Amino acid sequence: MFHPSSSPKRLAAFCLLAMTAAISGGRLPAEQPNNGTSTERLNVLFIISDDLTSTALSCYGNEVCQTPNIDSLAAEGTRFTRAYCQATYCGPSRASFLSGYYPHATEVFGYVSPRSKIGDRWTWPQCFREQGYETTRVSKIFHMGVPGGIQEGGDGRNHNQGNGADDPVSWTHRFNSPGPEWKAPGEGETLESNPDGKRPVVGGNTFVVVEAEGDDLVHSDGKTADKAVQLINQQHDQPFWLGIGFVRPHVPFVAPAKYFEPFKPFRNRQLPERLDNDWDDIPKLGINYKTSLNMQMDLRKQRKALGAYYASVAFIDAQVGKVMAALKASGQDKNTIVIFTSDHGYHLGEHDFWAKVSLRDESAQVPLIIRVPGQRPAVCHSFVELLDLYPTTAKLCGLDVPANVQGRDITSLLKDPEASVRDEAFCVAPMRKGFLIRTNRWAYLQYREDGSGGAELFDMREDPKQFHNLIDSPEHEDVVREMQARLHAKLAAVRDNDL
Ligand SMILES: [Ca+2]
Repeated sequence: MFHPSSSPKRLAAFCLLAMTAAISGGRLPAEQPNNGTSTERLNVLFIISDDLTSTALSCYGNEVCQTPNIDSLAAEGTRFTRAYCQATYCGPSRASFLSGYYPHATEVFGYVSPRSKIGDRWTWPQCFREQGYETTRVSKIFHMGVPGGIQEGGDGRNHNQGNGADDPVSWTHRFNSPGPEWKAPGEGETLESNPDGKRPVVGGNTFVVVEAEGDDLVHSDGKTADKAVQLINQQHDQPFWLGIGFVRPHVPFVAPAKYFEPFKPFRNRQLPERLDNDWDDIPKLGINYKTSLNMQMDLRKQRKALGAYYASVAFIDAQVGKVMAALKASGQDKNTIVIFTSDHGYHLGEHDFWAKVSLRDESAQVPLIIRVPGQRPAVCHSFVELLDLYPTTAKLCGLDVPANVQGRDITSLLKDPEASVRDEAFCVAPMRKGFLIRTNRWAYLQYREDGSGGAELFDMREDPKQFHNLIDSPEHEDVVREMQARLHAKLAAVRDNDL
């Protein structure tokens, strides 16, 4: 293990040594791979979907959107019911779990690489690369613009010579998967801001549906799965950390037409339960940035959006199936840790909210499955965070875990799913100045650090759909004070770091 004397506080006491370590980014000294030859070490296959809410997966209880391949993976591993992202949109979420720091430690709140903030401290894949692994990404692992960057095979924001917010030193190899996105031939419709139906199919972060002609390989995710299968089947001289980034179900909802069939006619899709005057007790910053109202989506368009999202999920489920089939056929499922997750969740019409950014459970909680060879399948209800993946996988592979990383080792949960490693989860939405503290019983959402943007408190036992804001209820004053104290303490702990 990384020697405890290298912890940030101890380093500060060793002045010269500390300076050296800080300049070199708190790196581990060059060491031999521990315990035997590289062939004995576990590989890591990290599969991440973009904007995927757990509520759309059949293994998380969805009865309409069937995801047999993700369900199979869940049936072989540990499925976490209370995994939370650290930020509710792509840029800061990915920068966080890849760098090992909470967003308020690096202050990476946008769509950029965390590298300028972490110096030469190790990212998650880099930790593996530096300790003898071949690290490869296929498509979007660090942030990339969707659909712009995917159309171009890089990033529409032109970061980093077409590699988005990527971090080149994290990777031995990297591959992009360009695809036509909203330009794919097929039957398209723009659902957002199109009340008279005259708006053509467009690009950008907009609700657009295309029931596309042709097969999976027309699209970025089909190419990504195909590349992943090739890479899995190659001869590996070193253990590997392979990151596979699918861009669906992020908008535009584009997939081969066959994936839409189970969800037609769209008019049969059932929108979530809604309450009259639901927004009356929600602070302005708590009203999501995309709503049925401001997107001008009538019920027909909303039902189609739901069906098209499900079709996009079914499409990536099929791609997961191809990757897992290749892993099993190659025999490497016996020495490979497989992780399936998403960078954050998504609203599908709850409270008339759509998409990400919100700090309610549909958006802040993420699907997470971890499958370790030889483990007993399980469902775990402990709070865990995406930040925990870095130290946990490093530990499982027998690597040194840098002391600076802010996540926790959750390997104990894989052996004992009844155990708990956290009594709360922490997540932020910088775009709304929002903070979430989620405990077993309560969800506390606060807008602006000084609380001046308002707050929400939900009793998750009595009101799991978060309809009744208790923030002004006199009998909950003590709970509110406790949650405010938790938020204050958490932010202080996040900011107590070596950066
Ligand atoms: Ca995303």
